[in-house]
Amino acid sequence: MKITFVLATVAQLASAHYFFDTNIINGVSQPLNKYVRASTRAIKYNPIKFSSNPAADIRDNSHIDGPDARCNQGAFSSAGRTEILTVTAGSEVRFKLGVGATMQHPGPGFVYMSRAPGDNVKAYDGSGDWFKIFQEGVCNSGGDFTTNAWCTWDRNWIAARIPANTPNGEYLVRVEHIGIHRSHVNQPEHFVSCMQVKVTGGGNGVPGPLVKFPGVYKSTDPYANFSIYGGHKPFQFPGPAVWSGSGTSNPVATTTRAATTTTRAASAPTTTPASGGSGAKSSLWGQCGGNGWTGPKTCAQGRCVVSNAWYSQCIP
Ligand SMILES: [Cu+2]
Repeated sequence: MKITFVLATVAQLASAHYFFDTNIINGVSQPLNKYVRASTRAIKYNPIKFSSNPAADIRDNSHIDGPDARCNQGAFSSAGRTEILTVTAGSEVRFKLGVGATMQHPGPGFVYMSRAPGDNVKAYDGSGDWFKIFQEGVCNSGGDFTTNAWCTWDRNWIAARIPANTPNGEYLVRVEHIGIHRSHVNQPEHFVSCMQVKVTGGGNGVPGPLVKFPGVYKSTDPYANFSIYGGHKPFQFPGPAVWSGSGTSNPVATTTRAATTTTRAASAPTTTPASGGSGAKSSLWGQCGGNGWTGPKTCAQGRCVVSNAWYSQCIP
């Protein structure tokens, strides 16, 4: 019985994790790491977590409050052999996951940009200023808040439009998905990669608010202390507000505004949780118990197994 449990857990971890190693242009997947920097992680699909998390839960010594937050571990070492994709401002960049994976963790998706000093992106480590051009959270207010309510659920891509007013030049474009299924124990999982891009046909916009990686995400942020269990509730995106594409930026005012930004879930009903209620059952891999847990205590699929005092999970 114990062996079955361990194998099932390992299989779930392997299938649930993912990494962005390529991009799609007009529906055509590009060669791996042609425009997307390759990481040097021991295990490519491992997430990036906070350094304050228990050591046993941290993978490859990679921290979201460290330099790996920029483009993933060791990615700068592949900058020289990674090509630069020319993108016309106003058109799309689309990142794609490797090895046939899909995002089977609930949570938000983001795209950020950072202009390379001297417009030499192959020599840029991402330590400069970043601005956010896209974010997505909940798309399906009738969906399960632990799974398919989230826009990115079971997808293999995240796409964003380069704002038409973006100044011409070379940039890092950073994609990120955050699995927030363990944010209730302060362990969000970050999946990050960067593409090297040359923007043409752009404008005179002044991107902002500007932030740094590491620095912009903190373990005390609401997203890192959020429970997806017990039904729909408003979610506050981490990081700055999305750049409007305008010619002026006001970092102070917009940073303040970012703190109150919520997903479309904010307007969704919060009193009728899809996975809550006395008659409801937790889905496979969902939470089914733990101190303070008010959601379902039985499983629609699998059986409820205690992980620790705070968390029980439906396991096949
Ligand atoms: Cu995970």
